[in-house]
Amino acid sequence: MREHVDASNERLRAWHEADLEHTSAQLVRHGIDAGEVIDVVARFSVAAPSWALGTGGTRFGRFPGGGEPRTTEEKIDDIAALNALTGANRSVSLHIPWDDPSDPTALRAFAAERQIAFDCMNSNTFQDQPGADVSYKFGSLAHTDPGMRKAAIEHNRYVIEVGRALGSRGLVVWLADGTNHPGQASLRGQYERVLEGLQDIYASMPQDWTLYTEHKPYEPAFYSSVVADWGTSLMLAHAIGERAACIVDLGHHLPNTNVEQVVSRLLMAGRLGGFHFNDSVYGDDDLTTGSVTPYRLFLIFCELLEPGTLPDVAYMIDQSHNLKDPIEDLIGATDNIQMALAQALCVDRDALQDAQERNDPAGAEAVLQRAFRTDVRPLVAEARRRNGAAIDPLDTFRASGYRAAKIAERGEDATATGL
Ligand code: PSV
Ligand code: MN
Repeated sequence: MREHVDASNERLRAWHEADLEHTSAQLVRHGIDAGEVIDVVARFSVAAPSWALGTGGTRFGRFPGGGEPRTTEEKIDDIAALNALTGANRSVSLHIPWDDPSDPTALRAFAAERQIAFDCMNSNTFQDQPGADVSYKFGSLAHTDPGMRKAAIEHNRYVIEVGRALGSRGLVVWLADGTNHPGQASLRGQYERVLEGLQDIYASMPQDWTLYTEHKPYEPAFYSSVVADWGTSLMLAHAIGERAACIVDLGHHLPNTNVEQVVSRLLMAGRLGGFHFNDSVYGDDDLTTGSVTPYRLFLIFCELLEPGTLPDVAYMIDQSHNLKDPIEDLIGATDNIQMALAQALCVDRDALQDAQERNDPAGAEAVLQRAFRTDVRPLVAEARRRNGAAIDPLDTFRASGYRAAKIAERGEDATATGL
């Protein structure tokens, strides 16, 4: 990929430099230093999900494009190609057992050779595994049967062990536990059992790890989910211990929820664990991050930056690529995330605070809009270039012929594990 990046950057260099100069000059007028924005964006990285290197689908079908990675190693190859283009996907988030390495130490070395690290681990107690002698039909950590709860805890312990060998920093627990029918289970009892299970898992974690609880209002449980909202997630984090925090998956909120305010509250409580980035219109649609609601993404980054610096939380993508080439979708998502960060860094904080103090909503909104409407694309492109990546990653990816080469190598029918 290196030679494609260099060739493409050389072709775009003069245009890019002119664009960069223009944007930088615009920002100076509002007291923003383009160099500082570029520095922060260049340092930023978002983990790619191991489960989204293949084509997703729905219960109505799946339409793969060919050349999907067949093994975890091939997924890491794809992420290394993605990172060569974006310079901002320096880690992978693994989902077990979809990506259960037989030799984690060897996998760690394989990934390190490609400059890819392991971000958070994700456990899976929502799908029955072939040959398993337990079933999650009626729940995992919330199950009424202590044997089932024990099996779910054991699975999480196993994921921790694998993650430890990989050099991961934490475990994300998303539970499908809930009910489909009123009265099916005690809402209180389910919560208590989940808390007890998470406390058990927490006790097995390395001291420097974080346990992340991820909430979701519905699906697959359609009457009640145990960890339905950020309030429950925060209650759990508080009850579990200091190193427990909440993951905000952007698609896991009921319509009209002010997600940026949720982010602000969790940050204030010291319990913002990080993100599963995606976008949505209706529910947990898992669309390309920033493709539908880029302003919301910008406002989220504004909240993250309010204390002054970007918090060191887990930034991860969680998407399903139903139509697009998965790598192209991840390129787009990463670019949109970086742009939202860059736009938020372009907010004239003093002017905003001043307008807020003077109770001037129109003035305050104008400050935000000015930053949001700034064409930050040259700043993000420059951050990529400084990281040795592509000024135009999508175009470079297409010109590289990567997918065609993978179709030839892996086959038209190669299928990746995951959703
Ligand atoms: C559940 O919808 C979720 O957001 C969780 O993070 C799972 O781990 C992931 O999706 C599976 O695709
Ligand atoms: Mn998620």
